[in-house]
Amino acid sequence: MIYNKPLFLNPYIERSSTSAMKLFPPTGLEYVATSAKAVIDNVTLLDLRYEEVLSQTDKLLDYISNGVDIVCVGIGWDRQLPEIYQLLNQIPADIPLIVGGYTATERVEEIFQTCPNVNIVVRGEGEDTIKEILQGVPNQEIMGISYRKEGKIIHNDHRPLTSVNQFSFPDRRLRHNIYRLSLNNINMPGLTFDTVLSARGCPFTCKFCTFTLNPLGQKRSYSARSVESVVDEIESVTAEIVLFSDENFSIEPKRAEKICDLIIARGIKKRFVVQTRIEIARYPSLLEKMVKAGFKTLLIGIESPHDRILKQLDKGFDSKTVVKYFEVLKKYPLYYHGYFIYGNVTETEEEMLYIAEFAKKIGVDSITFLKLRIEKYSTLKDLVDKTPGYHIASNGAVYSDDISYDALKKIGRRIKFSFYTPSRYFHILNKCFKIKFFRPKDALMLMAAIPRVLFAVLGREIQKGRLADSLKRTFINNAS
Ligand code: B12
Ligand code: SF4
Repeated sequence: MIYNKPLFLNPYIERSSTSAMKLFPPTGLEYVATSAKAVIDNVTLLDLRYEEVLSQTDKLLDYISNGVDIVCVGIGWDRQLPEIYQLLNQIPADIPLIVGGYTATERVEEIFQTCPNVNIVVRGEGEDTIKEILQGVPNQEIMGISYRKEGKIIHNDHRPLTSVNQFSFPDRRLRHNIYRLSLNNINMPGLTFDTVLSARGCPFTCKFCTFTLNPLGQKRSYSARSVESVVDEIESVTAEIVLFSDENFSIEPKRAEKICDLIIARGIKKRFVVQTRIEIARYPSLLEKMVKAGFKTLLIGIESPHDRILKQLDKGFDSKTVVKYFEVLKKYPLYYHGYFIYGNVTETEEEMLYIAEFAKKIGVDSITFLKLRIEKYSTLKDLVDKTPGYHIASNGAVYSDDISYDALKKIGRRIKFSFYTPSRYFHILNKCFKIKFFRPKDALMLMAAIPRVLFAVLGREIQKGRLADSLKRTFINNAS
């Protein structure tokens, strides 16, 4: 072995600790670090979002200079890139520097150009590649990497995607911190959080979705881990709340049932959250077992109340089916969060605003609604390009000559205030206690956090000069 002390680094720093940005462990980096542990004992994993001292660049550089012999950095999101590049440029040039992750794969050339110290970019899934790098396999023989050689950048062939059963699940002993829900910087001691990736890929082909494409534009064929390994991982997790970060938990309903059976048989007591499609309503025995096994929340992509938009997005169901399936789902003590997309091609303002009404009608407990975005490799790009008057902003958002980007933002606020009324917040809290997502012991913490959250929200609205507008909308909507 040519390396003895590798450092795996999540380089993102979240000073304004909003819960979402600090909540999730860096799953991809943890997979790679765990894989490295199979060939080297002394692996260190640092998540800078939680490192008070080492998130200071000088302290981190001192730490690296004191014995770390290879630095492996995960760049999964295109946030904070200038800061991350700056950090990479300060890492001593005599220490090999490897980067990987979704955004690193998308931006290989940019990274080599901007960061002269980077030796290798690992493209795509990195579990096998990292082992070969650490074992000193010559660069020209390692599939899936780009590297420097005599002033040039060499791109080796892509590494073929393999079954996820070959990878070990993230070893939580590598962590230095606990991930937990927090409300406006108040940690919720009981609400520790973790994610489990039981499968990668999704066989559906919704046109707006690039989640199942790897950053090389290839579709990740669905690959599921064995039931035993998934439940072994869940048993190794200390967190009370566990999110299955799979694209769709119920792709194989029988397998999902077996996961529930094993959770019940082993007496595991956790609160689970999953992403799934509405078709899960077709499997009552799965839903019953999920409830028994501790599943509390389903995150469901509904996308639109309008059939022509659902067709345009190739979602694979219509609005009647959504209504019908929610009639079934509502019978189970589960919390339902629906995702919607607005600002679709040819969608009118009235159609967009109807999202809030539709969501109330079908009975979802909460919603997220996002403007249509065209990501790299999105198959919707052609439609936007071909439709006169439609444009794609630099952040990928779609807007039109008739409904500008700012107008879309305003529509978003109207959807928000139409759905999220004070009684909705009460309903959400009530439902969380009713289905035992929150337990009585969580009530005190929540009571302490809620006034701070309200003040923060009010403060933000006042700062943006929108308070009057917000109140007006809230009361008008409540009255109607
Ligand atoms: C789950 C998920 C989330 C979760 C985070 C879960 C987590 N545990 O981190 C949540 C909901 C919080 C989230 C939020 C966001 N996400 Co997200 N997310 C995903 C999703 C669906 C899966 C990520 C994942 O866990 N994959 C599984 C792991 C195993 O794969 P991986 O991360 O790619 O890691 C592998 C390789 O990349 C490589 N690798 C990774 N790190 C390293 C490091 C080294 C050294 C090496 C060698 C290799 C290596 O090996 C890993 C193992 O095979 C991806 C889509 C996708 N299919 O990847 C989008 C995705 C990563 N997210 C995306 C976006 C845009 C966001 C948000 C900015 C959305 C928003 N507007 O708020 C936020 C940002 C959050 C943040 N932390 O900064 C984009 C990123 C696009 C981009 N280029 O920036 C993606 C690609 C989706 C998309 N196509 O739009 N996300
Ligand atoms: S939106 Fe969901 S169901 Fe559709 S392709 Fe993406 S992950 Fe699969």
